[in-house]
Amino acid sequence: MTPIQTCILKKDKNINPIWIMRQAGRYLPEFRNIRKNNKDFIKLCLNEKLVPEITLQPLKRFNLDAAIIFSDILMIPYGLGQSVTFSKGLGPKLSNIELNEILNFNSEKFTSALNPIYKSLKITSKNNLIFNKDLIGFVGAPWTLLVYMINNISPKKGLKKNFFDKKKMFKDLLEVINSFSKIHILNQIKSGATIIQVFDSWAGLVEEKDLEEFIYAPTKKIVDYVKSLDTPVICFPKDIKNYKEFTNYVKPSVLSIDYSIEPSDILNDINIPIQGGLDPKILLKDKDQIKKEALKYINIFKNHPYIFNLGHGVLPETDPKMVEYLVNIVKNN
Ligand code: 1CP
Repeated sequence: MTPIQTCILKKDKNINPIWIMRQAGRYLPEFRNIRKNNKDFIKLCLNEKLVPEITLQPLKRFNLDAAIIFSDILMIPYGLGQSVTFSKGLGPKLSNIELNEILNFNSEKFTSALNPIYKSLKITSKNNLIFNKDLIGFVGAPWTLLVYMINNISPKKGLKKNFFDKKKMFKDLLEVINSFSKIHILNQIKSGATIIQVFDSWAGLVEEKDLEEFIYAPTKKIVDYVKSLDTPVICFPKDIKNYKEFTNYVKPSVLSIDYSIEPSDILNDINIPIQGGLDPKILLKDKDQIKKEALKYINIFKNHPYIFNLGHGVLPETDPKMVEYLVNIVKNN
């Protein structure tokens, strides 16, 4: 059994496996090299030669316990026929959706548009570098996908004025996203993904009274589905205020925490394995501070099954040497 599976399934407290959100990405010069010749990001995510290579880049450098397939949560809207482009400064831009078209979208057409991702997973899972390690597949949580699909741009750049006026269509859209996410999850698992992570990067936008409808219930459907396929599922409900309530309702295999929460505050509230937490900005500081903060997480979770990770993606300005330093600290403590 891999270190992460042992940590999750056996609730082993004595090992701290590690992987890092966005571990394949812009902080690595070898990724930037590929990216500079591949300006179309969606096309890059569909490149069966380059995706396995990029996915494995961080494993060549660091002693990590998992690879995460190089892809994007916005591949689902793309697979549903929405155009998705990325530009410097603005980030992702999606075309307007026609709900009626999406409600009747053909699942074979969806799978065939995303087929290169599944081929890349198959190729990656056969590589020696992944031996005794996990290959993580992922989806955006239904809410976070809905946000991008309706808002067209990142909420970082602002929410549309009438965003919450469209609540009537949220319900239908969440249903469509749910059924296509399941297809994408099944295809990833069939192609070699051994764990699924659900990214709910914009869970923090939802008011408390709407949490059950927009976050808990739709995420639970996804979690139940992944569990029914005998695969562990990690949930990352970023900026959610009440992790205890989320965990008790949704019951993922692992809860991935962000850096806004003091880890000692939730230790006794969460009875499942925990992942992550360390502020990615710590990796921009000196080695002493990195060590101090990493040991803080390791010590707090010394009697709890814990997968080391950050509280959000590694920042593009991070020095890869500091990532190496962090991985070695986790492996030696
Ligand atoms: O070179 C570039 O400019 C592309 C930057 C980039 C990268 C490296 C994007 C565009 N996506 C990715 C890869 C990616 N995205 C991975 C790869 C696997 C890994 O190494 O972790 C994963 C898991 C994602 C997931 C993702 N995409 C999320 C959820 C996680 C999170 O960071 O909150 C979100 C919200 C996206 C949308 C997206 N795609 C890309 C960007 C820059 C964004 C964020 C847009 C925003 O600011 O709202």
